[in-house]
Amino acid sequence: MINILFAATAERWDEYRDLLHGAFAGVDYHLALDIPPQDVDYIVYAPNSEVQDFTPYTRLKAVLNLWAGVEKITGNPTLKVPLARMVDDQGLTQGMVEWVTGHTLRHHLGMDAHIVNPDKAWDAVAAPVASERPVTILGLGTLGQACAAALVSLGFPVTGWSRSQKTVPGVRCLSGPDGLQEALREAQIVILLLPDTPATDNTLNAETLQLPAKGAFVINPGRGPLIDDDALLAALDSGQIGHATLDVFRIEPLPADHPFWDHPKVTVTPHIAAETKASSAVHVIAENIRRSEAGEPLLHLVDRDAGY
Ligand code: NDP
Ligand code: OXD
Repeated sequence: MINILFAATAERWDEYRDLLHGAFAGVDYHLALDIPPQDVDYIVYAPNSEVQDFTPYTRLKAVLNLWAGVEKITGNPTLKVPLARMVDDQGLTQGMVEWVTGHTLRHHLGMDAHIVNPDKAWDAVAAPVASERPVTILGLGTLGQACAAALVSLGFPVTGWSRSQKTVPGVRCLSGPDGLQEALREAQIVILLLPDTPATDNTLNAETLQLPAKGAFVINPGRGPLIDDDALLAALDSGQIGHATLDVFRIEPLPADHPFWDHPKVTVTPHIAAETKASSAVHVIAENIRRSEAGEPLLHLVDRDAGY
């Protein structure tokens, strides 16, 4: 019997329970919201769960995260077993591609000028075509590569930046610290899809925000700490950055008195860029439990030293 603890909010339990039972069909298992810690084999986990001390889970074999981001758990010293993050093509990846493409096209086409036009201004200035709008994506992992593919298919010249050197069809791939400078230089749209780790903190700061083309757009569905908030506000006020569309923040929900809320050049979305879809995520969880039981390596294993 495999004991699987569901350690996420009660709301998520309602959403996942039946789907998980379906995905585990044919397996001898017990799935519950409450199992004595010493009996638990696997934890299906959301980092906002009450479970933060893994010490009592003495026979735990793996933690299977329901989120792509693992910054709230990866440094937990009580966690001694493998940790898998979520890669969910139908929910997270598809949702992120749609959100990123939508916000990229909004800025590329200058849609705001026509959606809100109280002066009835007839500014007949057409947007350039996509091939004239260089886009840079910081982070070329699951989500960054999927977004890059969508933007390349629309005709944008896409540069991507990652820790290790990548080869992605149609994308100019750069890596490492020098690669960051080169990736940002003259970009007109900068999209952040990096994880939150000590190495990615303040990737966009007072210095690097000077590298994109004047008036460039910043789109951040990655994590709040990737950007130095004060440096971004200064760059917006000087006109160096034309607009920032931000889905993630250092503190969430974004406090009501944070200057981003009222800034005319900032769009705030409430961490909704992409959401794990239960119906597809349960199969990723079930496959990882199958792999673990068969002694095979887990899918989407987190590198605890790298922090993602
Ligand atoms: P991946 O782990 O697949 O990709 C991360 C990418 O970032 C990789 O290309 C990696 O490089 C690169 N990277 C990591 N550290 C560095 C560094 N120090 N310098 C340069 N590049 C670096 O993650 P995903 O694509 O699945 O997700 C990315 C992030 O998106 C998540 O961590 C999460 O924070 C965020 N997210 C936000 C959501 C939302 O709704 N707003 C929803 C889901 C995810 P390399 O390829 O060399 O490893
Ligand atoms: C995630 C997220 O990490 O929703 O999955 O941000």
